[in-house]
Amino acid sequence: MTIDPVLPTPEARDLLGLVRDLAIKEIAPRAAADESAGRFPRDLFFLLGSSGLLGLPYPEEYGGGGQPYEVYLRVVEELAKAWLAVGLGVSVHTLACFPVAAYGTEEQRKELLPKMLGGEWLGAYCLSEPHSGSDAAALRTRAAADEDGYVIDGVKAWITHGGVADFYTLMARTSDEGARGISCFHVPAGVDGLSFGAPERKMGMRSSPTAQVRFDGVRLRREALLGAEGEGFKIAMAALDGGRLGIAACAVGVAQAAFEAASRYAKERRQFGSRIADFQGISFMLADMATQISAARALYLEAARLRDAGRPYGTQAAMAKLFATDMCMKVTTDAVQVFGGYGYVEDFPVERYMREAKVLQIVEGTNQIQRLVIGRAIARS
Ligand code: COS
Repeated sequence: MTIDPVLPTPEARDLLGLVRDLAIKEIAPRAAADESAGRFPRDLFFLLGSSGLLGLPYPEEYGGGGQPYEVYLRVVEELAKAWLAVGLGVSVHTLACFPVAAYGTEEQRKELLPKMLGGEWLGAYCLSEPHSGSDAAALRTRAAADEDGYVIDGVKAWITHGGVADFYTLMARTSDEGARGISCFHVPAGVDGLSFGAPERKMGMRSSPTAQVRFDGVRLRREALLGAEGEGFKIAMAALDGGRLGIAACAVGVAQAAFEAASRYAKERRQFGSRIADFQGISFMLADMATQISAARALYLEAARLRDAGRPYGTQAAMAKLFATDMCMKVTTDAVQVFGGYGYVEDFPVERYMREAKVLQIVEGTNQIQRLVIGRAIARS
């Protein structure tokens, strides 16, 4: 059972149809094998780019899709349902493009966006450091200004696409004034002094490389600065408001995949002479899963519609990320339970969904940070 919320336009319906087709034919069939081999599907990102799916929420004049955020998120959900590494990869890439699209000069947009949005370049977003995760403003990577531009020194940690990206959107310190001393930069891959740690050995999402990104005297031109000096923390936070909705959509996609697998299995598996779907113990579990998934989807769509209307939406984005990712953990854990022993082995995908769900409660702000963001908004109101 899938409940499909109404899409805003016939064009958006066609787009989602195309994405579902692509997901079924090109993406889902490879997920299990590539995850287990730890193979990054770079070719799929080229395919998504050439199909116009890597720049959906950005303006058409720079090569984007000109779609509402609501539609973009439904696409991310479908991709994540087929393979989280791809859905999350698209979300991270979209996050990495945001500072250029929203804060770049006209020259920067014209120069950088077509390659970013057309799929030629895949992006990474460099905020966290080994000692600063939740406390993002404590970052230490330095961008020292000189007459030609900036010299970057420092280490970024937990970077999705670290080592495989074509550009790195970097937050670095241009002064010691806390959050106000941080600036945002565009760093092309291949510059001298840029190197990478070995990919982290993770619980899940093994096909999506996560690595340290090291800057050792990396020289950047003055034009690499995005926005004004000192504006980087606000840019980073504004980017994350949108990124957190991407994570919420990914969580709904993974949960939907787990729910569909569990309900299909429950209708096939017979015990005590009946389908296990007809036992209340299982059917109530499936009913809760379906309800929670619909609620999470409604929450991210509500936040996206606020964003599309130009209204503040950061608190709703934090709520959507919090609710959807906790929901995804519960739904995928229950899906394993529905499968019993078969759920715990790699012959079925639900154990992978459960491992994938865990990271969504951590990335782009732990769910404790989301509660902090929501709690502060309540205290301010
Ligand atoms: N949009 C725009 N500006 C924002 C903002 C947002 N969503 N959130 C905060 N800001 C601004 C504040 O208005 C403040 O500006 P002023 O100095 O002009 O007042 C500035 O940024 C500092 O904000 P704040 O005082 O709230 O910063 P804190 O150090 O307390 O940090 C949290 C706030 C904890 C919310 C932030 O560090 C955070 O989100 N941490 C998690 C980081 C994260 O998600 N990492 C994931 C890895 S990146 S994929």
